[in-house]
Order: sequence, then structure tokens, then C-alpha cells
Amino acid sequence: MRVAVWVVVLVLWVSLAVAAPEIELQVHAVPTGDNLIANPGFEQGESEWPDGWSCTSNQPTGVTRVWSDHALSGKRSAEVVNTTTAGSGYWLQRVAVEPNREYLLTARTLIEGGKVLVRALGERDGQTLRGFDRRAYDMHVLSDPLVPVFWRAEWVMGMTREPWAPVNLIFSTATDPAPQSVMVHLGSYFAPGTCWFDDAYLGPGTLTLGYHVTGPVARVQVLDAHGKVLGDSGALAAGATDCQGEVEGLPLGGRYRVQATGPGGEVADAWYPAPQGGE
Ligand SMILES: [Ca+2]
Repeated sequence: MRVAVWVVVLVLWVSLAVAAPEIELQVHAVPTGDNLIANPGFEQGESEWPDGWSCTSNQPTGVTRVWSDHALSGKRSAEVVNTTTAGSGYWLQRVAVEPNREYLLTARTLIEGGKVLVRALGERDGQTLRGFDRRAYDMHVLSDPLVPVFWRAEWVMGMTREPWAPVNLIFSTATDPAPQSVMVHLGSYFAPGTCWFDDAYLGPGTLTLGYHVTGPVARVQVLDAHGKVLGDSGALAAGATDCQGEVEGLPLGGRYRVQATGPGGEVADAWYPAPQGGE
């Protein structure tokens, strides 16, 4: 089954010198297989809790979960209410995984406040697998006065976000040892606020890399990390100042480069994922 929901992972802006092309990237993660998560829309269940999901919290009185009737799809979603900077709490589901695979874990997420964590914690032989702890963070506003200084910039997917935008985690099980399962965590990470999750997905996927180049531009190419050309605008008309395109079906775990060449031969680059500097 191909899930025809495209989700925006990240918008990157690369600002360059005057007269050089400017490149905006929009990368979408596309689910391409069966969803390994049970009850992904939190619709099934009786009485108090949705089927297939459990929970954990380090502050059970400060972080509470609600089987919410506020939903993106259907009638229900999974809500987490966090009242303390000392608290974290998650909805949990164990999902079997296979070795040597690239997986997409994503959930549409409404963040009224606080910080969201989407996590795949590896397990093997019934134990947590040390060293396999994959995480993606998101939050509503970067400038929140409660933001601790130790938050790293790459944890934050956007200064502001659209309601029910996805939080995406891409992880590989090409590790030694490989996990036999992951414990999916969807929840609130050490910041007060309320968040909701709906339409979770874990399974195979691809990336669609879109670009928008502005400024004087003669040609745009999309390349992989080895320099192989994956997309090419060809020579643009003289005087062109705008070029858009996209490449579909890219492997989840790859690195990609959009290269824009100006009319004078000057070259601007934008990478996905963005280089991680300063660490
Ligand atoms: Ca739902």
C-alpha cells in the first residue's frame, strides 16, 4: 500500500552572497509500505485507553495522557499534558523491526506548547539495546523563555510550525547488534505544554526533495553524496531568476546536494540533511 500523504520534513534556507542564487529546500518523507503501528489513528479501543498503546512518565502526577476527542483524522488522538520542566511522558508501542532496513517513523503532531519527542528505542532479547536510541524533537516556538540553553539547534525543526505538521524520525537498523524491536515513544520532553499525536506511521519510506532557486540562475542539479546526478534542470533561459523542481523516490538515509550555478559560473550549494556544525 502506498500512503499518499506527503509530509514536510524540513525547510532549509541557504542565504548566500548578493547575486548568487538562493536555494530553498523542501523535503517530504513519503510512507511507501504497510504501517507497522497498530491503531495508528488512536481510533480503536474501549473504556479509557486506545488499543495497542501503553504509557510511561517520570512524573505521573505532572505529565498526564488523555485519549483525546480532538483529532486530525477520525474522532480521537493521543494527548500529553505536561505541567513541569522536570517531567517527560510518552505514549508507547513496541514494534518488531528487521535488520538492515531504513525506517520512517512519523506522527502528525499538534503542539500547543512544550517540546515533543518522537523516539525509537531499540530492544533485543527482551532488553533495551544500549546505544540504539533514535530521536527527533520539535516544538512550537524557539524563543520560549523556558528554553534551556542546552537545546541544540538541530533538535528544532522550525521556529513556528503548522498545526498537525509531522514530526519525522528516520532510522536505520543496519547496526551491530541490530534491534529486534523498537519501543516507539510519542510524547512530551521536559517542557510544560500540551501536545496531540495522530496518524502515526512506522515502515518503509522515501524522500521527495524539492528545491526553489531564486536569483540569477543558469542551471540547477540535484546530486547524491557521491556526486551522481539525480536531477537536472538543464540550461535555463538567459536571465532566469527562478527555478523549481523536485526529485522523488530518494532513499531515506541518503545525503543530497542541490547545486545552483549562476550565469557567471558561480555555484551555490544546499545539503540535505544540513551539515551539523559546531559539535
Ligand atoms: Ca485519529
